[in-house]
Amino acid sequence: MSIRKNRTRDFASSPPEPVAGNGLLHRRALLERGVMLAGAVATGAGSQLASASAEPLTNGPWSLAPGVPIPPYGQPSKFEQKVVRTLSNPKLEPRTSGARTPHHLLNGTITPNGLHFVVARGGETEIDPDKHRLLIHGLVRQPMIYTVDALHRYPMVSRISFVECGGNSAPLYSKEPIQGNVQALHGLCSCAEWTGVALATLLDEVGVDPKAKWFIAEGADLPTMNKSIPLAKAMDDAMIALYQNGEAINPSNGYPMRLLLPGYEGNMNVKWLRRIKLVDSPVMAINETKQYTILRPDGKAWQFYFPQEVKSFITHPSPGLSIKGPGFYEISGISFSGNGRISKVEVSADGGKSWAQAALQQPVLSKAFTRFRMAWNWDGGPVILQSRATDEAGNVQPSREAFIAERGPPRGTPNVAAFTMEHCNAITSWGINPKGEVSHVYA
Ligand SMILES: Nc1nc2c(c(=O)[nH]1)N[C@H]1C(S)=C(S)[C@@H](COP(=O)(O)O)O[C@H]1N2
Ligand SMILES: [Mo]
Repeated sequence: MSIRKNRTRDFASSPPEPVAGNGLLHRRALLERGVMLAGAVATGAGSQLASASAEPLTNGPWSLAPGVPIPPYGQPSKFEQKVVRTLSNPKLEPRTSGARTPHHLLNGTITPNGLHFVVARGGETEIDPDKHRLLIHGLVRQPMIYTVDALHRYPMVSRISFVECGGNSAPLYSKEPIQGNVQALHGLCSCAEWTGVALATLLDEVGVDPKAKWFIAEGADLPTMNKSIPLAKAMDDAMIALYQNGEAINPSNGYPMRLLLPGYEGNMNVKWLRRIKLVDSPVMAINETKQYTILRPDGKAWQFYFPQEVKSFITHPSPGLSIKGPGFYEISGISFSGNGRISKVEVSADGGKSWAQAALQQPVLSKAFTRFRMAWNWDGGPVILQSRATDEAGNVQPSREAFIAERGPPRGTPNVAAFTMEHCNAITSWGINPKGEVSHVYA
């Protein structure tokens, strides 16, 4: 207690100094709540953090009567009913269905199963686990068929991993900034703890023919997905996932089993997985020739594009979450990279003129969401907030200008192929006006 008081007093006499334009504070301001508050008070910014009133606590009805029976399966509070996914195809018309994660209404790094994003070409497939089979064949010594029960008898592994659709953040590629919230712009990525059997364990058992260089993964849903994946990924960290955040995989995300390829483009993480075939060359399926092939400005294309690039976006504040008057705020957001760990996230409040390093929430895991936090003392003037992530492989998130210079003109420009909009990891900018309203801007 006395230690905390002393530190508070130290900081009150010397409040955290801004380290970049428009009031960004050194990240040590976040290390301890007392310090942060003292700094905010000393800078005249503390008033909105809590009410100073001495009004006594009153008893609501919930304090005067017993509660209700505990439900067998818990649901979020009824006061949180707005925390839901947005659906792209609620009536299940014959096209792809999507559901986007409400990142602006969540915190931390793990996406609850009911809010994990979904891309499903044929809707949510309902599979009877007792009838489901996984076949591993092709260039192997001994083809094998696995039931769900059988897979439970193998050693299991767990890892926290994000999945991101190659089309996530595509709205940032429009000519004018689309006025959507984080969910609309970046909702096609989520992060969960996945548990299952390492694919390498099963491949050891079937025996890999040295001629095998790729494998093809196939789902059991109606519009059969075929994706070619380098065998090296299978030997590295690919998993036949059976559990998502501790419970059986959600039906939307591939129940009873899916392929998890940590860090690789979402569409390769085949759900409702039923077949793995080892081959000596890629299958050249429609999903990897017509679709998911990135055309470059020079007319060449990246046909195979595996790891998702380094990315970050600010979730708080963000469009729809306006701020209320000058003072202290914590800016926070999500960062991740398909190439490994996040090594650094910088935040700018002046549209990229100056940057300050954000605090990274531990543990920082490879190919998983990492939350970053930045202390900020808003003076009430107009600002442009940005975040820029760097991964341990040295990749730095590009500005929108640099991204377009590399990848070609934005969508809506005549003669530009629609799929150039995939894999957009440009920096996102939030403009905040003196009223505290947040909008999507291009800086
Ligand atoms: N069998 C099957 N697997 C699939 C798909 C699909 O439609 N069918 N969609 C893919 C796409 S495009 C993406 S982005 C990811 C999304 O995974 P999620 O729905 O679990 O978030 O699953 C991939 N795996
Ligand atoms: Mo996707």
